[in-house]
Amino acid sequence: MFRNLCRGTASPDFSCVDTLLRVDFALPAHSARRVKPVVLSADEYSREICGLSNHTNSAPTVLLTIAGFDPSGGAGVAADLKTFAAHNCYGVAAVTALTVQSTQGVKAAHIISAATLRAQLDALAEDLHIAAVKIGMLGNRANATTAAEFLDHAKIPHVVLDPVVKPSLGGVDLLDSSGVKFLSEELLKRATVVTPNVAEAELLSGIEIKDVAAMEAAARKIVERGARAVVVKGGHMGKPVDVLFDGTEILQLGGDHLRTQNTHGSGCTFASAIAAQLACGRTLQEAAMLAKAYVTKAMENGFSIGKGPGPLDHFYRVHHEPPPRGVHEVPQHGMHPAAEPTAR
Ligand code: PXL
Repeated sequence: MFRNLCRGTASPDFSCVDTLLRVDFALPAHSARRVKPVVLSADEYSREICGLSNHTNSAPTVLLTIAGFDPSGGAGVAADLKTFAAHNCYGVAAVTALTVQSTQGVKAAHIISAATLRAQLDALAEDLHIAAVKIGMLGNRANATTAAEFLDHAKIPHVVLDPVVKPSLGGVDLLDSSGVKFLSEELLKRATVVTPNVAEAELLSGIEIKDVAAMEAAARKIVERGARAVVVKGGHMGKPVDVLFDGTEILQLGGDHLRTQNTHGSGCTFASAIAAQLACGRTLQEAAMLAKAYVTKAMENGFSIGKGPGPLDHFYRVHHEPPPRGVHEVPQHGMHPAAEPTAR
Protein backbone atom coordinates (compact mmCIF):
# COMPACT_ATOMS: atom_id res chain seq x y z
CA MET A 1 0.00 0.00 0.00
CA PHE A 2 2.76 2.37 0.90
CA ARG A 3 5.01 1.95 -2.07
CA ASN A 4 7.40 4.45 -3.51
CA LEU A 5 6.66 6.06 -6.81
CA CYS A 6 10.31 6.01 -7.55
CA ARG A 7 12.80 3.77 -5.95
CA GLY A 8 16.52 3.63 -6.05
CA THR A 9 19.50 5.69 -5.31
CA ALA A 10 21.15 8.24 -7.51
CA SER A 11 22.68 5.69 -9.82
CA PRO A 12 22.71 5.91 -13.60
CA ASP A 13 19.78 3.52 -13.84
CA PHE A 14 16.84 3.41 -11.55
CA SER A 15 13.23 2.43 -11.68
CA CYS A 16 10.23 4.44 -10.76
CA VAL A 17 7.24 2.54 -9.56
CA ASP A 18 3.85 4.11 -9.36
CA THR A 19 1.28 2.01 -7.54
CA LEU A 20 -0.24 1.49 -10.95
CA LEU A 21 2.53 1.74 -13.41
CA ARG A 22 6.15 1.00 -13.84
CA VAL A 23 8.15 3.62 -15.68
CA ASP A 24 11.88 3.26 -16.10
CA PHE A 25 14.06 6.27 -15.99
CA ALA A 26 17.58 5.86 -17.18
CA LEU A 27 20.38 8.29 -17.70
CA PRO A 28 22.32 7.87 -20.90
CA ALA A 29 25.60 6.07 -20.46
CA HIS A 30 27.66 9.11 -21.41
CA SER A 31 26.02 11.34 -18.82
CA ALA A 32 28.35 12.10 -15.98
CA ARG A 33 25.59 13.72 -14.01
CA ARG A 34 23.36 11.92 -11.65
CA VAL A 35 19.75 12.61 -11.07
CA LYS A 36 18.15 12.52 -7.71
CA PRO A 37 15.23 10.14 -7.61
CA VAL A 38 11.72 11.34 -6.92
CA VAL A 39 10.47 9.57 -3.86
CA LEU A 40 6.74 9.73 -3.34
CA SER A 41 4.65 7.29 -1.41
CA ALA A 42 1.51 5.96 -3.04
CA ASP A 43 -0.47 7.80 -0.41
CA GLU A 44 1.26 11.05 -1.17
CA TYR A 45 0.84 10.49 -4.88
CA SER A 46 -2.88 9.92 -4.70
CA ARG A 47 -3.44 12.69 -2.17
CA GLU A 48 -1.29 15.13 -4.04
CA ILE A 49 -2.20 14.10 -7.53
CA CYS A 50 -2.21 17.75 -7.53
CA GLY A 51 -4.00 20.85 -6.35
CA LEU A 52 -5.99 20.45 -3.26
CA SER A 53 -7.29 16.94 -3.39
CA ASN A 54 -10.03 18.04 -1.04
CA HIS A 55 -11.07 21.51 -2.05
CA THR A 56 -14.63 21.38 -0.78
CA ASN A 57 -14.19 24.50 1.29
CA SER A 58 -11.36 26.28 -0.47
CA ALA A 59 -10.71 27.27 -4.03
CA PRO A 60 -8.70 24.85 -6.15
CA THR A 61 -5.62 25.80 -8.13
CA VAL A 62 -6.70 27.47 -11.38
CA LEU A 63 -4.99 26.47 -14.61
CA LEU A 64 -5.45 27.99 -18.05
CA THR A 65 -5.33 26.32 -21.43
CA ILE A 66 -4.89 28.32 -24.63
CA ALA A 67 -5.82 25.81 -27.31
CA GLY A 68 -8.19 24.74 -30.04
CA PHE A 69 -11.53 22.99 -29.58
CA ASP A 70 -11.91 19.44 -30.82
CA PRO A 71 -15.63 18.58 -30.98
CA SER A 72 -14.84 14.86 -30.63
CA GLY A 73 -13.50 15.68 -27.17
CA GLY A 74 -10.21 13.80 -27.52
CA ALA A 75 -7.67 16.59 -27.98
CA GLY A 76 -7.27 20.32 -27.40
CA VAL A 77 -9.26 22.23 -24.79
CA ALA A 78 -11.43 19.23 -23.85
CA ALA A 79 -8.41 17.03 -23.12
CA ASP A 80 -6.74 19.84 -21.18
CA LEU A 81 -9.75 20.58 -18.97
CA LYS A 82 -10.24 16.89 -18.22
CA THR A 83 -6.57 16.56 -17.32
CA PHE A 84 -6.73 19.58 -15.02
CA ALA A 85 -9.83 18.19 -13.33
CA ALA A 86 -8.19 14.78 -12.90
CA HIS A 87 -5.38 16.58 -11.07
CA ASN A 88 -7.83 18.28 -8.73
CA CYS A 89 -7.31 21.63 -10.39
CA TYR A 90 -9.89 23.95 -11.93
CA GLY A 91 -9.40 24.58 -15.62
CA VAL A 92 -10.30 27.67 -17.63
CA ALA A 93 -9.81 28.04 -21.38
CA ALA A 94 -9.15 30.61 -24.07
CA VAL A 95 -10.10 29.07 -27.40
CA THR A 96 -7.89 29.73 -30.41
CA ALA A 97 -9.79 27.75 -33.04
CA LEU A 98 -12.83 25.66 -33.68
CA THR A 99 -11.79 22.53 -35.51
CA VAL A 100 -14.09 20.28 -37.46
CA GLN A 101 -13.07 16.77 -36.59
CA SER A 102 -14.07 13.31 -35.48
CA THR A 103 -11.96 10.39 -34.31
CA GLN A 104 -11.13 9.98 -38.00
CA GLY A 105 -9.19 13.22 -38.22
CA VAL A 106 -9.28 16.98 -38.58
CA LYS A 107 -11.36 18.12 -41.57
CA ALA A 108 -11.13 21.90 -41.09
CA ALA A 109 -10.00 24.56 -38.65
CA HIS A 110 -11.71 27.92 -38.16
CA ILE A 111 -9.24 30.18 -36.42
CA ILE A 112 -10.60 32.59 -33.82
CA SER A 113 -9.57 36.22 -34.40
CA ALA A 114 -6.64 37.55 -32.37
CA ALA A 115 -8.92 40.26 -30.93
CA THR A 116 -11.34 37.63 -29.60
CA LEU A 117 -8.51 35.53 -28.20
CA ARG A 118 -7.08 38.61 -26.49
CA ALA A 119 -10.51 39.49 -25.05
CA GLN A 120 -10.86 35.96 -23.63
CA LEU A 121 -7.41 36.13 -22.05
CA ASP A 122 -7.91 39.62 -20.62
CA ALA A 123 -11.27 38.69 -19.12
CA LEU A 124 -9.78 35.66 -17.38
CA ALA A 125 -6.56 37.31 -16.28
CA GLU A 126 -8.22 40.30 -14.68
CA ASP A 127 -10.56 38.03 -12.75
CA LEU A 128 -8.56 34.98 -11.66
CA HIS A 129 -5.22 33.97 -10.28
CA ILE A 130 -3.79 31.59 -12.87
CA ALA A 131 -1.16 29.23 -11.47
CA ALA A 132 0.03 27.79 -14.78
CA VAL A 133 -0.80 27.88 -18.46
CA LYS A 134 -0.68 25.21 -21.12
CA ILE A 135 -0.50 26.40 -24.72
CA GLY A 136 -1.49 24.07 -27.55
CA MET A 137 -2.92 24.76 -31.00
CA LEU A 138 -2.62 28.46 -31.87
CA GLY A 139 -3.74 28.38 -35.50
CA ASN A 140 -1.81 31.31 -36.87
CA ARG A 141 0.84 33.92 -36.20
CA ALA A 142 -1.64 36.52 -34.96
CA ASN A 143 -2.80 34.19 -32.20
CA ALA A 144 0.78 33.15 -31.39
CA THR A 145 1.66 36.85 -31.03
CA THR A 146 -1.38 37.42 -28.81
CA ALA A 147 -0.30 34.51 -26.60
CA ALA A 148 3.23 35.96 -26.33
CA GLU A 149 1.89 39.41 -25.40
CA PHE A 150 -0.37 37.83 -22.81
CA LEU A 151 2.54 35.92 -21.27
CA ASP A 152 4.58 39.13 -21.11
CA HIS A 153 2.03 41.01 -19.09
CA ALA A 154 0.32 38.22 -17.11
CA LYS A 155 3.58 36.82 -15.72
CA ILE A 156 2.21 33.34 -15.08
CA PRO A 157 4.80 31.30 -13.18
CA HIS A 158 4.64 28.11 -15.27
CA VAL A 159 4.18 28.01 -19.03
CA VAL A 160 4.01 24.67 -20.83
CA LEU A 161 4.16 25.05 -24.60
CA ASP A 162 3.02 22.13 -26.75
CA PRO A 163 4.15 23.29 -30.20
CA VAL A 164 1.28 21.76 -32.13
CA VAL A 165 1.73 22.11 -35.88
CA LYS A 166 -0.14 19.23 -37.53
CA PRO A 167 -2.71 16.72 -36.31
CA SER A 168 -1.86 13.00 -36.33
CA LEU A 169 -4.80 12.49 -38.68
CA GLY A 170 -6.01 14.93 -41.33
CA GLY A 171 -4.26 17.26 -43.71
CA VAL A 172 -5.12 20.52 -41.95
CA ASP A 173 -2.39 22.71 -40.46
CA LEU A 174 -2.94 23.60 -36.81
CA LEU A 175 -0.38 26.43 -37.06
CA ASP A 176 0.51 28.34 -40.22
CA SER A 177 4.13 28.60 -41.37
CA SER A 178 4.53 32.19 -40.20
CA GLY A 179 3.18 31.08 -36.82
CA VAL A 180 5.77 28.29 -36.66
CA LYS A 181 8.51 30.88 -37.25
CA PHE A 182 7.12 33.13 -34.50
CA LEU A 183 6.77 30.19 -32.15
CA SER A 184 10.37 29.11 -32.62
CA GLU A 185 11.80 32.64 -32.44
CA GLU A 186 9.59 34.24 -29.78
CA LEU A 187 7.22 31.93 -27.96
CA LEU A 188 9.81 29.26 -27.23
CA LYS A 189 11.80 31.54 -24.96
CA ARG A 190 8.73 32.48 -22.92
CA ALA A 191 8.01 28.88 -21.98
CA THR A 192 9.09 27.03 -18.85
CA VAL A 193 9.13 23.85 -20.93
CA VAL A 194 8.32 22.93 -24.53
CA THR A 195 6.93 19.47 -25.37
CA PRO A 196 7.43 18.69 -29.08
CA ASN A 197 6.88 15.27 -30.62
CA VAL A 198 9.55 13.98 -32.98
CA ALA A 199 8.21 15.79 -36.07
CA GLU A 200 7.88 19.07 -34.16
CA ALA A 201 11.34 18.64 -32.61
CA GLU A 202 12.76 18.18 -36.11
CA LEU A 203 11.08 21.40 -37.18
CA LEU A 204 12.28 23.37 -34.14
CA SER A 205 15.83 22.02 -34.19
CA GLY A 206 16.48 21.38 -37.86
CA ILE A 207 17.83 17.95 -36.86
CA GLU A 208 16.53 14.75 -38.43
CA ILE A 209 15.52 12.34 -35.70
CA LYS A 210 15.88 8.61 -36.19
CA ASP A 211 16.99 7.48 -32.74
CA VAL A 212 17.29 8.53 -29.11
CA ALA A 213 20.73 10.10 -29.67
CA ALA A 214 19.17 12.41 -32.27
CA MET A 215 16.32 13.21 -29.86
CA GLU A 216 18.96 14.31 -27.35
CA ALA A 217 20.77 16.41 -29.97
CA ALA A 218 17.47 18.04 -30.95
CA ALA A 219 16.63 18.72 -27.29
CA ARG A 220 19.98 20.47 -26.83
CA LYS A 221 19.48 22.50 -30.01
CA ILE A 222 15.98 23.60 -28.96
CA VAL A 223 17.38 24.87 -25.65
CA GLU A 224 20.21 26.57 -27.55
CA ARG A 225 17.51 28.31 -29.59
CA GLY A 226 15.93 29.81 -26.49
CA ALA A 227 13.76 27.27 -24.69
CA ARG A 228 14.45 26.96 -20.96
CA ALA A 229 13.68 23.24 -21.03
CA VAL A 230 12.29 20.69 -23.43
CA VAL A 231 10.75 17.23 -23.43
CA VAL A 232 11.04 15.54 -26.82
CA LYS A 233 8.30 12.92 -26.94
CA GLY A 234 9.33 9.69 -28.62
CA GLY A 235 5.93 8.02 -28.47
CA HIS A 236 5.85 7.38 -32.20
CA MET A 237 9.34 5.83 -32.25
CA GLY A 238 9.83 2.08 -31.90
CA LYS A 239 11.18 2.61 -28.39
CA PRO A 240 8.86 4.94 -26.50
CA VAL A 241 11.47 7.08 -24.76
CA ASP A 242 10.97 10.76 -23.97
CA VAL A 243 14.03 12.97 -23.57
CA LEU A 244 13.99 15.75 -20.99
CA PHE A 245 16.69 18.42 -21.16
CA ASP A 246 16.55 21.28 -18.67
CA GLY A 247 19.63 23.09 -19.92
CA THR A 248 21.85 21.19 -17.50
CA GLU A 249 21.13 17.52 -17.61
CA ILE A 250 19.53 15.05 -19.95
CA LEU A 251 17.09 12.54 -18.55
CA GLN A 252 15.52 9.73 -20.52
CA LEU A 253 12.00 8.79 -19.51
CA GLY A 254 11.29 5.28 -20.67
CA GLY A 255 8.04 3.38 -20.63
CA ASP A 256 6.39 0.26 -21.89
CA HIS A 257 5.21 0.20 -25.47
CA LEU A 258 1.44 0.33 -25.37
CA ARG A 259 -0.56 -1.66 -27.88
CA THR A 260 -3.44 0.74 -28.24
CA GLN A 261 -5.00 2.81 -30.98
CA ASN A 262 -6.65 5.06 -28.44
CA THR A 263 -4.05 7.78 -28.24
CA HIS A 264 -6.03 10.77 -29.50
CA GLY A 265 -5.06 13.77 -27.40
CA SER A 266 -2.13 12.14 -25.61
CA GLY A 267 0.19 15.08 -26.41
CA CYS A 268 -2.28 17.63 -25.07
CA THR A 269 -2.83 15.50 -21.98
CA PHE A 270 0.90 15.14 -21.28
CA ALA A 271 1.52 18.90 -21.53
CA SER A 272 -1.51 19.71 -19.35
CA ALA A 273 -0.45 17.18 -16.72
CA ILE A 274 3.01 18.80 -16.58
CA ALA A 275 1.36 22.21 -16.11
CA ALA A 276 -0.77 20.84 -13.26
CA GLN A 277 2.19 19.23 -11.54
CA LEU A 278 4.35 22.36 -11.87
CA ALA A 279 1.53 24.47 -10.44
CA CYS A 280 1.43 22.13 -7.48
CA GLY A 281 5.08 22.67 -6.69
CA ARG A 282 6.80 19.75 -8.39
CA THR A 283 10.18 20.21 -9.98
CA LEU A 284 10.26 19.86 -13.74
CA GLN A 285 11.75 16.36 -13.53
CA GLU A 286 9.09 15.22 -11.09
CA ALA A 287 6.37 16.89 -13.15
CA ALA A 288 7.51 15.19 -16.38
CA MET A 289 7.74 11.76 -14.73
CA LEU A 290 4.35 12.06 -13.07
CA ALA A 291 2.79 13.39 -16.28
CA LYS A 292 4.22 10.45 -18.21
CA ALA A 293 2.88 8.01 -15.65
CA TYR A 294 -0.54 9.68 -15.84
CA VAL A 295 -0.75 9.79 -19.64
CA THR A 296 0.41 6.18 -19.94
CA LYS A 297 -2.26 4.98 -17.55
CA ALA A 298 -4.93 7.15 -19.20
CA MET A 299 -3.93 5.69 -22.60
CA GLU A 300 -3.99 2.12 -21.28
CA ASN A 301 -7.57 2.79 -20.24
CA GLY A 302 -8.50 4.66 -23.43
CA PHE A 303 -11.57 3.55 -25.34
CA SER A 304 -12.90 3.33 -28.83
CA ILE A 305 -15.88 5.62 -29.40
CA GLY A 306 -15.91 5.84 -33.19
CA LYS A 307 -14.22 4.65 -36.33
CA GLY A 308 -10.82 6.18 -35.62
CA PRO A 309 -8.37 6.33 -32.70
CA GLY A 310 -10.30 6.86 -29.49
CA PRO A 311 -9.62 9.20 -26.58
CA LEU A 312 -7.82 8.51 -23.32
CA ASP A 313 -9.65 7.84 -20.11
CA HIS A 314 -8.62 10.92 -18.13
CA PHE A 315 -10.60 9.71 -15.15
CA TYR A 316 -9.29 6.15 -15.02
CA ARG A 317 -8.64 6.64 -11.32
CA VAL A 318 -12.31 7.24 -10.70
CA HIS A 319 -13.44 4.53 -13.11
CA HIS A 320 -11.06 1.75 -12.17
CA GLU A 321 -9.75 2.31 -8.70
CA PRO A 322 -11.60 1.71 -5.47
CA PRO A 323 -12.75 4.94 -3.84
CA PRO A 324 -10.56 6.25 -1.05
CA ARG A 325 -11.57 4.94 2.36
CA GLY A 326 -14.70 6.65 3.62
CA VAL A 327 -16.05 7.93 0.33
CA HIS A 328 -18.67 5.14 0.07
CA GLU A 329 -19.63 5.43 3.71
CA VAL A 330 -22.63 7.67 3.12
CA PRO A 331 -24.29 8.84 6.34
CA GLN A 332 -27.80 7.45 6.61
CA HIS A 333 -29.18 10.10 8.96
CA GLY A 334 -29.79 13.75 8.56
CA MET A 335 -29.47 13.60 4.80
CA HIS A 336 -31.32 15.80 2.41
CA PRO A 337 -34.70 14.10 1.85
CA ALA A 338 -33.92 13.67 -1.84
CA ALA A 339 -30.85 11.63 -0.94
CA GLU A 340 -32.57 9.50 1.71
CA PRO A 341 -32.79 5.79 0.81
CA THR A 342 -36.37 5.04 -0.22
CA ALA A 343 -38.52 3.37 2.47
CA ARG A 344 -39.53 -0.14 1.59
O1 PXL B 1 -3.07 16.69 -30.80
C1 PXL B 1 -2.89 17.89 -31.40
C2 PXL B 1 -4.12 18.72 -31.39
C3 PXL B 1 -4.20 19.79 -30.57
N1 PXL B 1 -5.28 20.59 -30.50
C4 PXL B 1 -6.34 20.35 -31.27
C5 PXL B 1 -6.34 19.29 -32.10
C6 PXL B 1 -5.21 18.43 -32.18
C7 PXL B 1 -5.20 17.29 -33.04
O2 PXL B 1 -6.12 16.94 -33.69
O3 PXL B 1 -7.41 19.06 -32.84
C8 PXL B 1 -7.52 21.25 -31.18
